[in-house]
Amino acid sequence: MASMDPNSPALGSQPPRVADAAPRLQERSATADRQALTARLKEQAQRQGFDLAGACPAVTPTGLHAFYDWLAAGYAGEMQYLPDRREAYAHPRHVLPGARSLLLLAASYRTAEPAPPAAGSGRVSRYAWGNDYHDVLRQRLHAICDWLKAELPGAAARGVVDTAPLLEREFAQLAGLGWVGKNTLILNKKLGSWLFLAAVLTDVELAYDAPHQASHCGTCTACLDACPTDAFVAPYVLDSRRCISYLTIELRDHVPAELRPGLGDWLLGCDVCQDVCPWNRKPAGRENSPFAPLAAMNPVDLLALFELNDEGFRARFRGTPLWRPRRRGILRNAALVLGNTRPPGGIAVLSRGLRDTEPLVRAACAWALGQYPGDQAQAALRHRWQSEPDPHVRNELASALALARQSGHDISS
Ligand code: B12
Ligand code: SF4
Ligand code: SF4
Repeated sequence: MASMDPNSPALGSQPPRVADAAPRLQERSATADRQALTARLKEQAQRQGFDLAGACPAVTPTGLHAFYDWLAAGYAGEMQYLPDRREAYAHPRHVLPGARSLLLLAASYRTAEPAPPAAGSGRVSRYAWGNDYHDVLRQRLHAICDWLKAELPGAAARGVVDTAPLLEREFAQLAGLGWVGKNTLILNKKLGSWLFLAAVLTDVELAYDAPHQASHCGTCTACLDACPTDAFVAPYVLDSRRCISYLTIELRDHVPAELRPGLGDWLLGCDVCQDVCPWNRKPAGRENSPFAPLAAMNPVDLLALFELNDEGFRARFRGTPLWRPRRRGILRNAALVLGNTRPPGGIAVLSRGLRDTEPLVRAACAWALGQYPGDQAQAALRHRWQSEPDPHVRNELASALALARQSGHDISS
């Protein structure tokens, strides 16, 4: 505080006693050291390819109780890893013992623009077009931690991205990177929200940035209005169980029937609540990014997916974000998209999918065939009905056939 600074020319009161001055000088040089170290640490982050870096103290997050309420409301769905580590979220020291500071980092993944999906293809959200960001960012984090430990031998440092019990967005706001938008994502005035977040935790005291206090959402509600599955319970509160990102990536089970039409043509993830955000209009894409689309990832040919057995799927998608839901999850999603979009050639592929080894895939194919008008889809459903052993898939077949009866397409009547 300036008014307490004995060397402040504005003060002009009593000159400091020598005994008081020495620790203050020490303190001041410690502050200068901290600032210099933090500046050089941020430089390392920039060198590693991060676009934003800010430091904040390791404290109990103020949104902790909002998080606990969110868990108690069941909004985490089947993401059991969130409630399982509930207590650990209370302080970053549970992620790194002795943690005093966090360096919050953000990397923009805005690259190419989405290609319009052709008939028979499904959309993949931008974050998943390139290499798995966990792998890319972890390497960068290792390099930053190694640098810090070399500068300050004995210092502890740990880099985390996504998987640690840490409310990354809340710390990002505390470190001044941006504000939490009504869509619950961190937004930065210059870069928008196409950002991956990561953090370096350390027992070293850094020079802290000012928190980003203001929200720049104003009266806008574009994200809340545009969500295809009405996943926002209120501004800033997302019910994951309705979010397409959760349904297509995290959910291992069947997608609830009432939410299937909302998936539209999303094969993996969803970008709607970011695409409509006015803060995402300006930022330009970047070339030469590790997050640039890999071949055939934007969009993905759905019909070809059904040709892949486990081995083929592994060969094509291991190391990409499409690997997380595995073949069964991706084929479930692909079938639902085919049911929503009904491209030519879809019935043949879905009929083959009715014989897949995975009941999850067969059930989704049954639903999708039920969306097709005409005899061909109904014949495939009826044929499968003769031999299907799984009770859940049988229910789906029965519902699809009942739908046909309602719409006058039942070939048996
Ligand atoms: C679980 C998870 C999900 C879940 C739940 C998402 C969610 N909104 O919580 C699902 C699977 C749905 C999901 C989807 C996506 N995710 Co995600 N996800 C996570 C993860 C692993 C944990 C998030 C968490 O703890 N949620 C718990 C709830 C309680 O948090 P919350 O709702 O935001 O509540 C907090 C604040 O909103 C605030 N708050 C609460 N009420 C209020 C009220 C006011 C007025 C204010 C100001 C604040 C406020 O306090 C709460 C506690 O901090 C984080 C990584 C991490 N470790 O943080 C990535 C993360 C949030 N995901 C990310 C991404 C990219 C996505 C997707 C865009 C992917 C996609 N394209 O499909 C979508 C976006 C959907 C959306 N609109 O959120 C990025 C976000 C980057 C950014 N710019 O913010 C993160 C940070 C991963 C990363 N390392 O980059 N994700
Ligand atoms: S990612 Fe899609 S489904 Fe999820 S909240 Fe945003 S708009 Fe809704
Ligand atoms: S769409 Fe509007 S309300 Fe939603 S995050 Fe962007 S500015 Fe905020």
